[in-house]
Amino acid sequence: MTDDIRWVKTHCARMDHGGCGLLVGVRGNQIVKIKGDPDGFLNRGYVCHKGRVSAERLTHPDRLRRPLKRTGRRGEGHWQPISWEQALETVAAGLVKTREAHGARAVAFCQGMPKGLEHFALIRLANLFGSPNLVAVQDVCHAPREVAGMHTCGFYPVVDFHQKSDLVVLWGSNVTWTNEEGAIHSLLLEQLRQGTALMIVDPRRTELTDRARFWLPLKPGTDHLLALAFLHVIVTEGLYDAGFVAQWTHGFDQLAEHVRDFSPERMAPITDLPAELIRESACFYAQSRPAAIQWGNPIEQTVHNFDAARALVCLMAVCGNLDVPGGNIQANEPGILGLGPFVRADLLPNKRFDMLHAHHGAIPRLMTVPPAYFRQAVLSGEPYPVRAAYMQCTNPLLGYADSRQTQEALLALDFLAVADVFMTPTAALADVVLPAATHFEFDDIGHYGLGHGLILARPKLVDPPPECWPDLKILNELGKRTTPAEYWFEDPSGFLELLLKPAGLTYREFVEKGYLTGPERFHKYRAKGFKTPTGKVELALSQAPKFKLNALPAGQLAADGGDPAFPLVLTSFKNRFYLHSSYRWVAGLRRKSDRPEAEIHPETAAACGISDGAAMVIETPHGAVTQHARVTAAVRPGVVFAAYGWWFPEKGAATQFDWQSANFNMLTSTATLGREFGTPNLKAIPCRVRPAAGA
Ligand SMILES: Nc1nc2c(c(=O)[nH]1)N[C@H]1C(S)=C(S)[C@@H](COP(=O)(O)OP(=O)(O)OC[C@H]3O[C@@H](n4cnc5c(=O)[nH]c(N)nc54)[C@H](O)[C@@H]3O)O[C@H]1N2
Ligand SMILES: Nc1nc2c(c(=O)[nH]1)N[C@H]1C(S)=C(S)[C@@H](COP(=O)(O)OP(=O)(O)OC[C@H]3O[C@@H](n4cnc5c(=O)[nH]c(N)nc54)[C@H](O)[C@@H]3O)O[C@H]1N2
Ligand code: SF4
Ligand SMILES: [Mo]
Repeated sequence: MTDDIRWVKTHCARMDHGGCGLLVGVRGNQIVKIKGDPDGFLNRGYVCHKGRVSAERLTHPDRLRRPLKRTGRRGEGHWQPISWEQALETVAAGLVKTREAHGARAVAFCQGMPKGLEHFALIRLANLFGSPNLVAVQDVCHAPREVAGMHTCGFYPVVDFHQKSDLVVLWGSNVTWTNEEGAIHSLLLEQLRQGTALMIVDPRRTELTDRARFWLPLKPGTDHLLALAFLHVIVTEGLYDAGFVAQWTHGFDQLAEHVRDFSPERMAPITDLPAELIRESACFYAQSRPAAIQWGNPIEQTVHNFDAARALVCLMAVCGNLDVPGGNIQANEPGILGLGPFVRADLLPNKRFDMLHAHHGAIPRLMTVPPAYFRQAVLSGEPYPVRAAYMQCTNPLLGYADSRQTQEALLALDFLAVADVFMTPTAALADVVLPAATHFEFDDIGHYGLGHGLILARPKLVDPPPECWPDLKILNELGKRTTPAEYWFEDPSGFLELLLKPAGLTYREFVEKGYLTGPERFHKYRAKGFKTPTGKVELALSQAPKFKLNALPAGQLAADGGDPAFPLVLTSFKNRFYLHSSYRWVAGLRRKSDRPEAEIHPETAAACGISDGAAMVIETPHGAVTQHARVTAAVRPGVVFAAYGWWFPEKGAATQFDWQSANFNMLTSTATLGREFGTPNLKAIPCRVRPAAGA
């Protein structure tokens, strides 16, 4: 019987940044089939395995279904179900008590990767509550790109897959697996079919490497140096866009002088790439117009992220690829409510001076607190104490660098509440756990506030279990209990209508349209200049001394390294079948990827006595984990690509789901942080491997 299936359009969410237009088959209150929508603005019919099985999350027998209050010690796994009324009262009391005792800033509001409007509703709650401390994972995800872009050219330059490019560079972006924020790869594949050339900067052979004209398998952690070598070639050989540089850039001569030291010949041994390959690739980038750089996590997951992102924006600029069709563009937002009014930034005007990271001299315009500073404030009271936290859509025990420190900090809090769809190692440490409704179960808007110039409709398709609440509803109710009630809504539809009102649309009308984009306009600087102090692209930052920033992209070598006890380099790529630590409990995903596997080159494996499939101990100066070796020539010799995000729901509450044995972030540290973004090294960490006992 298929005739009782209702086919509804929506957009995928919560299996990555989301974005694919979907056709979802619904029978009664059950989702029975998910297909790609051929009309999808970002995907044109494509859908990945994660998206196809995403409805399995909704009906999992162990999903959180009742609010829970801790009865035993933190992490012990003893809970008592409570009513929503009791849950809201307990959470509100925990937060308000801390505010009364230590001030509003002693309460942190923590968010993982933004999923939809809940991220912005949480910022609104924090602002109204009076706390400047919205803690998020942006120190390692997008803020380095966005903020370095803002300082350099006044906007966040995003890849334009909608117009044809001569060349697309995937610089540390495994886009066919990760479909990174706003960049679903099906549009890229269409361009490749039409003759767009491809360049890949990645130490691992990816799905697209064989189709690339240039592949630069650099040594992890040297991206900023490779980008400087590109600039050296382009400047010394005069391959830049002279007209654009003359009219629209500031500090070209300084940059030209600076990059002299970074010749391909000098950078070759450091990046471990042939000088000739660097030279040819740089020339090819400069001579391809337009060229677009799709840049990924590795650029921002090192302490050099500011310099790496700065060097890449300089590269885009001098080659005339900024805000041109098929280049790196300033996306045009649709006419909806702006972020500031939505989050009521006006109610906390001094936030930027009082956020934890402001006391650490972080870069202006970074508006979310780096997790390392959050934990430091909890553990040492510096620069001031943080004593309570509300967390949603996040699993910090797996996602933050230095998991031991995270555990210590969470245990040290006076009060912790976590909203999730499943009992995670982090939720296991909370005083109160709130059962969240999730995608398909409530009306939401996708891609708001991400800088990609579009918003996507995600209408509700099925009812959540009776006591699972959307984060928007939880926040709306918590808001009424902890902040002036007049800023909140009768029900969460208020958030949606507020946002759409300037566009003259109701939520229902928006759902009919499916998505909204801004006008298609390029070269906007020609009318008003760039939004920087000089009105030009600041190759050299004009206000660098004021903000204690490097005026020019610096080319320091890795902060750690050189210890002969740890001769290999540890890095990672994201699992094709999971989102970070999420959904290890979904059978349809687990079947595809059942255990943590670390990739290692045959020569390196042989030298370390490791055989394919065997359990292998991976050690850094900070810790050790065990994962299974996948011996493959797809990766560079000397590099270990460990799996990230692994815990084992099946191991049960008594071990807190074995959150330590394979967890990548047992290997990372917050001892050294990049100053601008408070970022730890997640990629390019010195390590060693050995067979596990009995392997
Ligand atoms: N070593 C290392 N660390 C990393 C990275 C890396 O590459 N290497 N990557 C970093 C990056 S890029 C990011 S973005 C972060 C990600 O960090 P997080 O966003 O914390 O990642 P997840 O592990 O996906 O945790 C999300 C949680 O949200 C829950 N969830 C899903 N849907 C909902 C919902 O609707 N409501 C609520 N309340 N909860 C929901 C899931 O069950 C899951 O437990 O990790 C960073 N950490
Ligand atoms: N399947 C899946 N999709 C996801 C996510 C997920 O967890 N799983 N997470 C989502 C999130 S929040 C984000 S931010 C994006 C991230 O998406 P991506 O930016 O694609 O992130 P990664 O897979 O961590 O790394 C990309 C590539 O960098 C390479 N790499 C490793 N070290 C280095 C290095 O030092 N330099 C260079 N140049 N390359 C290196 C890896 O081999 C990999 O191919 O993905 C989103 N999509
Ligand atoms: S690529 Fe991302 S948005 Fe598209 S179906 Fe897969 S998980 Fe969903
Ligand atoms: Mo991310």
